[in-house]
Amino acid sequence: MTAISSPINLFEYEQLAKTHLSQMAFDYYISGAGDEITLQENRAVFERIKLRPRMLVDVSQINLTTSVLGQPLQLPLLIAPMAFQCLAHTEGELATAMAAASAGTGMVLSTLSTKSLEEVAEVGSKFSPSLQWFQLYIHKDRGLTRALVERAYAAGYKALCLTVDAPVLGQRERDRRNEFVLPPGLHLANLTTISGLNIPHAPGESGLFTYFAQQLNPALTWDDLEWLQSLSPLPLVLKGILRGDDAARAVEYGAKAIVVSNHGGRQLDGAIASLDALPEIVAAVNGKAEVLLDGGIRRGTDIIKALAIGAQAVLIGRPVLWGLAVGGQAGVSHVISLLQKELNVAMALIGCSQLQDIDTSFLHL
Ligand code: FMN
Repeated sequence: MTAISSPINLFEYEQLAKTHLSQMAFDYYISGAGDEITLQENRAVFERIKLRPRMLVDVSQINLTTSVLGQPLQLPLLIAPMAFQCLAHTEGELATAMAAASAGTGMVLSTLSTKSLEEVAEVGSKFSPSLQWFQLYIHKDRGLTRALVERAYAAGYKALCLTVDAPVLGQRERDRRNEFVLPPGLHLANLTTISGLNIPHAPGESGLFTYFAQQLNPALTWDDLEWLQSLSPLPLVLKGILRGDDAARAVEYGAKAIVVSNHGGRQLDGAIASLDALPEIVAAVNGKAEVLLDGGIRRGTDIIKALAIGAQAVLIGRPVLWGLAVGGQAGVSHVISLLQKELNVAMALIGCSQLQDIDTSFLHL
């Protein structure tokens, strides 16, 4: 195979990014849990579902604009929360935030970011409107969690995205093999009182696994959502839901949006692909909250398939890290623009000029 120097799709970005990253960083970014069955399934389901295009429709003007929780987006795409983006590029989350805001898309910032939530918000505030959400991990130390929420609200984040699929960290074997740690100079920028991710904790173990075990609260239940919502007026988004009954419960407990997700195959290996979970969740939510989806989105046609089943928008994960590794902000912008162009062409070819008109009639399931 010839070496790729100017990627024209997201898969080529992955190949090129590999040459820019250390083995430890690439493995951390790309890997799934266990045998990576769920990771593969997230892609396989998009490959399985085919499209039923409609002909002789005027597609001279394609409109990709939409909104999520009342905020406008130039395309139905957000950037998923991902930890440790400075492993890919010195500007890390700041570059991602610039690229997202300048494309008119949104970004969810991870609790485990390597630039502080205030610095990232500052970048977002230069663009109006800009959609930034804060992804929250609930720590055993309630005071620390409360401080994170208060800081996110004060900094101007528009929603709290609580990740519910990680009471413990999944079994990521490549990270165990590499004894994953953060290199010198990188740290948890939002949690400066917590140190220790820079040194191996236990032989044969990932530093992140130990961090989760020591710091995060595995005893979290639905009843804790009331406490969480009392900390700020921010709307609550639950990320990591894979069942209709949980989705209905999320709505009952006040969630304004749900991200159907298996954490990119990084938590429970063998879990259902997020796209396979989408129909029962859309039915259970029944319009009472917005439904978003992530996991395996790599093509414009993947976005159409998720929207046809009822997602309001999708989130992309790893391809953003590949863009960041290859070209910082410009790389992320290019990744977003590639997907945008693919979505435009795909909309024209299925015979649909508005996102709102995409429905299951376009799918051959
Ligand atoms: N999800 C979180 O909720 N919080 C995180 O801190 C977080 N860190 C991640 C780090 C990496 C390197 C990756 C690849 C994913 C991470 N995720 C995290 C999961 C993503 O938000 C998202 O669910 C997933 O990457 C989507 O799948 P995709 O990579 O196939 O697009």
